Amino acid sequence: MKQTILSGIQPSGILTLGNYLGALRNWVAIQNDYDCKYFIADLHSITVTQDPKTLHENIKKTVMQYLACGLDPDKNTIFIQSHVHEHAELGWILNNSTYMGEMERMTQFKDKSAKQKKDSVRVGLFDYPVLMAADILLYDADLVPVGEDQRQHLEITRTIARRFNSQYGDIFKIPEGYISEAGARIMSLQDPSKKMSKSDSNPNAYISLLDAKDVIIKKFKKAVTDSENVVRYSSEQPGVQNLINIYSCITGKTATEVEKEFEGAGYGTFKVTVGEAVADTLAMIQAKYEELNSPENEDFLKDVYAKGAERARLLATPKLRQVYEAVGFIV
Ligand code: ATP
Ligand code: LTN
Repeated sequence: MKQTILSGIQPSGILTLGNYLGALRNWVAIQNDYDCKYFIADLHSITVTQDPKTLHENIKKTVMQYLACGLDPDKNTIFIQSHVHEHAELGWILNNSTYMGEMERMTQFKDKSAKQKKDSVRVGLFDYPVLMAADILLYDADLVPVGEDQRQHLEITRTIARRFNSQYGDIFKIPEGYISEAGARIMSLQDPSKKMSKSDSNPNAYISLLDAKDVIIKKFKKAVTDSENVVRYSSEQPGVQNLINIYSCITGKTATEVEKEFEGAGYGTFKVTVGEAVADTLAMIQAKYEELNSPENEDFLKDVYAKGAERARLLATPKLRQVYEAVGFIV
């Protein structure tokens, strides 16, 4: 029997090159080898302010981007998180196997809450990792492919699962992370100490999967580097290092090969070459996206996520029932 893989992305904007290289591209590569479940984490996305109309559109666009990147709806279970109410219900149960101090130590919470006014940080943002644990544990996932930024959330999922199991019996499988080295951490083009993120307030910080070629090249030209003017893979040149990483991921060349390729060339040439390579890769995704993004395809898309939710419920419903019984509820 194939192992189960599960992962999700928040529909908090158009997906970025970081989401693609750190997550989606890897999902596509493994879709034949595992039983894969990929969802749109809409419940997670409202932990920061969303405009309802934009969110609604972004959920549909995220489904289309999943497909445009190469996920096959016949091979994978593709669904929208809120369509399977068991996620929220298990999240509530697991809140009671999680401690405040553990949530206070989550770096994503610290980072995201620091960007907001102190008295308007939502309880949902604090509780985000518990809902994520519920997502994973509902399906007895063996492996969870995510970028490096989610490592801490996976660790706490394992802790919560073990704690629940030791109190109530052997209910949950303990999942493993699946973080591939390449692309695991693509940094912001404007501040290479921060990860590239689709909700960044500065659009020059990220490459969106739907950016036009000229926009992509412009953003790479504006990318923050340094005054060395030498293409070297070194932590002392984090901006350049990030661009080398991106170029390596796209072309399959090693960092040393990239250094050689641009020996003697200035940052100008280097940035434009990286931009062009990225634009060429994204052009294929964009062409597929345009094809999907037409009124005739609405029913097909609905069918994809409705069937996905139906398949997801086949596992989620009995699992939640098992949990309810274990904690003593009358079912
Ligand atoms: P937001 O800006 O709303 O927080 P995000 O762009 O950071 O969103 P998520 O929806 O939180 O993205 O993450 C989706 C997936 O993409 C996760 O597996 C995450 O690890 C991965 N990912 C996100 N950003 C990057 C990045 N910069 N580099 C590599 N992987 C990333
Ligand atoms: N927190 C994740 C998105 C997410 C997720 C999940 C990923 C929500 N639930 C379950 C894997 C498994 C993020 O990438 N920011």
